[in-house]
Amino acid sequence: MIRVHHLETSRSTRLIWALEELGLDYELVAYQRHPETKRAPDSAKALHPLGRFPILEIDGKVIVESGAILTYLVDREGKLCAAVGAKEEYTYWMHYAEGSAMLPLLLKLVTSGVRTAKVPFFIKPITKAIAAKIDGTFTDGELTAHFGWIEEALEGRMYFAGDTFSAADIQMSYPIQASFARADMLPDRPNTKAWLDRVQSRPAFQRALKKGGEPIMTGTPT
Ligand SMILES: N[C@@H](CCC(=O)N[C@@H](CS)C(=O)NCC(=O)O)C(=O)O
Repeated sequence: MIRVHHLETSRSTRLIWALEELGLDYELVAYQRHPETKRAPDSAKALHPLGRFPILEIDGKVIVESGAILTYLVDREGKLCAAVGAKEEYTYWMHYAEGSAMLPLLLKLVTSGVRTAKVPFFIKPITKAIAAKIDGTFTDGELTAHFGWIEEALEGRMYFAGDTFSAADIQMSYPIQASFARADMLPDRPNTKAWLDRVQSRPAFQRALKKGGEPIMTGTPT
């Protein structure tokens, strides 16, 4: 039995996508975010102390952390792996997605939340100035560097690791989707956009969207 614990508008759509690509049967257990804080319900902590999504129950184990889950599935099924000669690139992007690209995106989500936070009117200029300072001195520069690097890496390429679609493309999809939703200061990124259109047109991604909904949360915590 394979059971996917899926949080709405989250990274766990990636796992549904991978299972659809692999053609595996699975049960989907859906969780809703808190309407105001947008946080996950505590009930997932019964499965893992951090209660973060996705969570996969498979082969009598509970596996967390998207990269670890995808690696488990790729090893188990022998599919979605690196193309011949592209193993190092595959491993790099599998780690880079959560290890590097997500940090400035998360920070941007936090500073957006600070900007829109309900505070007394006389505090508002201060909270806005703090958010602007963090974005100006760190977040926006990091976003420009990382998503500029991704744009450059995709020049003349169909996929992240070699000529074939792999789990590295699934893993990289979430930061890239989030960057288009949250980092409107970034310049046009034709290579990244073409890659995103290409992978999102895959039937397995479309099925994952139908089952799990949009991966990106648009509203910021209030
Ligand atoms: N690096 C982890 C991140 C896990 C994570 O933070 N998941 C988010 C969903 S996008 C979550 O569960 N958030 C719930 C919360 O913050 O309350 C992974 O890739 O699995």
